[in-house]
Amino acid sequence: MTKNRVADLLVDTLIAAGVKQIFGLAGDSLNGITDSIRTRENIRWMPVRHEESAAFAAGAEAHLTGRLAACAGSCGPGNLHLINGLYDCHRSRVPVLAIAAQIPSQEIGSQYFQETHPELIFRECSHYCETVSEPEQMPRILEIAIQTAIARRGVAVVVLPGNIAMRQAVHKQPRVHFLDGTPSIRPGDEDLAALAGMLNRAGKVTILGGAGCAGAHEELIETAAKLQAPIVHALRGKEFIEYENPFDVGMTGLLGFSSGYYAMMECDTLLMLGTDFPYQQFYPDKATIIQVDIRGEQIGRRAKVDKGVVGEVKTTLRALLPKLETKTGTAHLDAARKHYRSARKGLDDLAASEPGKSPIHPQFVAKAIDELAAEDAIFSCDVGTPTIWAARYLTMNGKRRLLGSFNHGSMANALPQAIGAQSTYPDRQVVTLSGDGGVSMLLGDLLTLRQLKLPVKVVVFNNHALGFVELEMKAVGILDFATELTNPDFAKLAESADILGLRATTPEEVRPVLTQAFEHDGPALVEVAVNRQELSMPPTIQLDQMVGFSLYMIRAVLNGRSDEVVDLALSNLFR
Ligand SMILES: Cc1cc2nc3c(=O)[nH]c(=O)nc-3n(C[C@H](O)[C@H](O)[C@H](O)COP(=O)(O)OP(=O)(O)OC[C@H]3O[C@@H](n4cnc5c(N)ncnc54)[C@H](O)[C@@H]3O)c2cc1C
Ligand SMILES: Cc1ncc(C[n+]2csc(CCOP(=O)(O)OP(=O)(O)O)c2C)c(N)n1
Repeated sequence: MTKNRVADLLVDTLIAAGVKQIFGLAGDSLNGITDSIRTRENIRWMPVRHEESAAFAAGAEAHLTGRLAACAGSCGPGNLHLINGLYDCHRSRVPVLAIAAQIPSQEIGSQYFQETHPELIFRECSHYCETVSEPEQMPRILEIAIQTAIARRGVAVVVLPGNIAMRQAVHKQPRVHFLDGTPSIRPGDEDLAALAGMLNRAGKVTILGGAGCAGAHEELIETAAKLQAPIVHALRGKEFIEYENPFDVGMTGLLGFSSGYYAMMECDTLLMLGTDFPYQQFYPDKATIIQVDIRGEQIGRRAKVDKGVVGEVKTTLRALLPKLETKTGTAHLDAARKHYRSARKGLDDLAASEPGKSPIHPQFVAKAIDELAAEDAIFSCDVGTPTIWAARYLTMNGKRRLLGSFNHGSMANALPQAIGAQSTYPDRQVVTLSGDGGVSMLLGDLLTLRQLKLPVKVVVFNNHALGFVELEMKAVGILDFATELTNPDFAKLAESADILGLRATTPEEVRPVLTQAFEHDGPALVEVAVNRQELSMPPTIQLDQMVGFSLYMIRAVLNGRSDEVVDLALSNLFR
């Protein structure tokens, strides 16, 4: 007999919205939903060991596909565990639906066992968060949640008491045709003409591109060619901008390339395309700034903007291109490109190995991963120094993808994001760049790789420390403290979970173990003993002058050697 409970209608609605898997961890308030999924063929329950992983995994799926993804947690502590991952999804603007199961509806308000108020808890990390308290509300509330997650790109939460999920549904089927695709949005003709006028009159133009350039590669390159403009990218734009791009001069920001920094500081007009690059110190003070963003509220958020327009990057540039005159002067572009080549070379030199030398330079490991990984590999990098290595040494080619917790900046993201990526693309190679702190924070989900038969390759950069924090401590002139990690043998630990576990302690071992792991038909963990403090602070910064300033306040680029420091704090911050 076909059941027709609220939970069944919920699952029908998710299927109608194209959801193919729900990441989560079972619990009695979720029983109706898991029981309904049990009997279906076109949607899967994806069990994880920690609900935070479920949210990260769903976020990775949504980022990679651009489509709605889902996660679920049981009442109280179960859905509370989703929260950090959901913050990440929301801040990355990926469409994720979270089902937060709730205690029995008749108990709400009585301080009942496991009682929390998800509609308050998830308010800040969602566009929509509502409770279904009557069967009549299903599927309408869920449909509104789904439309909101897709249309506004972010998290929507449906709170569903376990007893309501088990009740007889009132409505029989989903009603709404869910949004697919987005409308083409471009500025009006007057704005476009003004934009073209400003760019045509400008001398030295630099483009700062971000994640909003996804799908606009051709237009971006054409625009740069007409403007003779170097293209700098923000980290989330890396995967969409860097490849097949003769105008690429690297990333800006503390972890970026000095060439990216200079190209922005030395232009007289900065054209921001689909970026919310957050660090104000890295924007030029004197240049005219033009910003194109699909969200009006983003305009001028990070820097003083002289002309802001609302539009998609692709459509806006398509409309703008015929109005742009081709510039002939190439001095600005040439200088930026020359600087980029030397900055790139400097970083590549740091990725060289010293035979027999242990511990290993982490740059060497990252470069080896880059060279050995598949053409269409999906990478995820932990927050911490793995983000630096990914930003600097992973080469994007239009097919590869890069996941991180770039906006929210949460540790432990790489493994659960890899779970989401591999579940969505079982045939692609998925590789993590994990910190030893990061991987141990959600270590339980290493077991998920075996349980879900996900052949993820986890590369652990083992420096026995919260290395990035040590760098920050150095920056503010205090001694390293509370950052030491007493680690297990990660490779053995993996083996005990029936995951291929490998170790490299000298540079010579790195490529062979990576190759073995990449060729292995199943999950693998490669632990590499890497140098603890690989980056040093710029020498011209006096530590006593730095007290009270976090790393992000420093107006400089950590180029890895400290031999190049740009436009330093000494002249700007500490006047
Ligand atoms: C440890 C650590 C260090 C970091 N250091 C750096 C660093 O040195 N340099 C750096 O760059 N980043 C760094 N980051 C990442 C940084 O915090 C931001 O996440 C990143 O700079 C934002 O990139 P973005 O502007 O491309 O993406 P987002 O912040 O996601 O901004 C994208 C913008 O594009 C808009 N948009 C989306 N789609 C479209 C469209 N189709 N058309 C038009 N607009 C659109 C959005 O509304 C949004 O405003 C670091 C992160 C970590 C964790
Ligand atoms: C959940 C969370 N806790 C704490 C931090 C602060 N933090 C940022 S990076 C970092 C250290 C990461 O250490 P590890 O994963 O070992 O990588 P490493 O930097 O050593 O390579 C910490 C503690 C954070 N970003 N997120």
